[in-house]
Amino acid sequence: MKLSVILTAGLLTIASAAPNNAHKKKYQENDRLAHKGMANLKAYVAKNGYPAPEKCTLKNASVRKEWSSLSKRQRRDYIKAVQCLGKLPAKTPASVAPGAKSRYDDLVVTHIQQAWNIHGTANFLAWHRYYTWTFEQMLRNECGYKGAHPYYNWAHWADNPKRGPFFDGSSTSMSGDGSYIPGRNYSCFPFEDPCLMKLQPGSGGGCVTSGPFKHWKTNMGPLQFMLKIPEGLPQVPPNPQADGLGYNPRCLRRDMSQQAADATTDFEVSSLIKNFNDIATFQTVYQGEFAEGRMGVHTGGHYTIGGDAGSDFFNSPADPAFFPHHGMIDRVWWTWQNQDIESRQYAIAGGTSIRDPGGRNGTLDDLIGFGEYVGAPYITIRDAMNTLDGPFCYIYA
Ligand SMILES: *[C@@H]1O[C@H](CO)[C@@H](O)[C@H](O)[C@H]1NC(C)=O
Ligand SMILES: *[C@@H]1O[C@H](CO)[C@@H](O)[C@H](O)[C@H]1NC(C)=O
Ligand SMILES: *[C@@H]1O[C@H](CO)[C@@H](O)[C@H](O)[C@H]1NC(C)=O
Ligand SMILES: [Cu+2]
Repeated sequence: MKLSVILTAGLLTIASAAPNNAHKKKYQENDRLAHKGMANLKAYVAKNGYPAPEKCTLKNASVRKEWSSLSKRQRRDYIKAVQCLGKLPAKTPASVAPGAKSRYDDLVVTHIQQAWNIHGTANFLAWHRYYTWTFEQMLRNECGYKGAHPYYNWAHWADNPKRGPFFDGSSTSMSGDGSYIPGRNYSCFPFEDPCLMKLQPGSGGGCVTSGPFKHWKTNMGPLQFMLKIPEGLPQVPPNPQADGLGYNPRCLRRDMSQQAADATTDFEVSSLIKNFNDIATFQTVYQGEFAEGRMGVHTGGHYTIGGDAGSDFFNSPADPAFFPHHGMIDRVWWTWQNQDIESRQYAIAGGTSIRDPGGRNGTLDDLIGFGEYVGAPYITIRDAMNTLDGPFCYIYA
């Protein structure tokens, strides 16, 4: 009698533990490193002062949190503000981008236009930091969002991203997988030709069917040359314009991939933070070394989502999961910088165009920005190196 009661109670605990654990806050090595970096940052400003004390201190810096640490109400507020940007009219004229239909699309346009000059380059981390921050400002200034921008910690959910609160398809998630399209071959990345790494088909491939973004519209991309073998973006017609900016309305597609998520485990993320002292190696390993068969954490995060966010190097911000994903990209860089502030805060390396590997190297004086329609001023890379300086005033939890 007694034993069976205990057994029954035990079974109940096990049965209810699984779903609860999936949503429980986690603490991993990458979090420990972030917090160690934060302690270093506190000590550093105590000794050296703030770069812009009249504008930003640790007392009033906003704190960016992981999606699972937001209350459901905070998640809904963020989702609502993103949807609001998707409804506001574009400022980009149709003569520049006929596919730009919303204020959200204004940001997508600039990523498509600049893609060759902001990936695999000296400005990669700084550009995407400023880009995510600008998105946050648009949410705040144009759509009434009050919170700090969230990030999505891939490592917490790498063993099964669809079980985590970010991709579980619930009303407080960023929507789930696309509908499953069977019978597909592997695809290659970063492009089909040459095939440097193979990615097996994910568990979706079709339109997102659950959660707040099931009616989200994707309006631009994919560039025609990316569609020679359309395995990663099945059923997507090529863009009517060669530059990808033509109007190509369709659903939001995802193709979530465990193979890609396996490149974003806590081991991968914390090794990246710990093992590379120079920015050149750090940012290269971060973005992947495909010829050597290493996907990299950045690419792993993109292809975990798949669809446009993964398979389209130009149009990837068309999926709103892009921004919390890039929040995490920024957090890992911030964490890496804070491990050795003196030598890493202003470290820069790399070229200015991925298509011109022998070309000019980037410098801290290079400008980064988003064209004339997003509405954010151009700043120097130097201005984007410190999240307590330049336009910024935030830290990561
Ligand atoms: C942060 O604090 C400083 C110094 O007290 C103040 O001048 C500044 O306006 C504050 N910034 C924000 C974003 O609240
Ligand atoms: C997959 O693609 C490869 C390379 O194009 C081809 O050799 C192979 O036959 C394809 N497999 C299937 C099942 O279509
Ligand atoms: C760019 O920097 C690298 C590494 O310091 C250097 O080897 C290369 O010569 C530089 N390229 C140019 C064009 O200055
Ligand atoms: Cu990008």
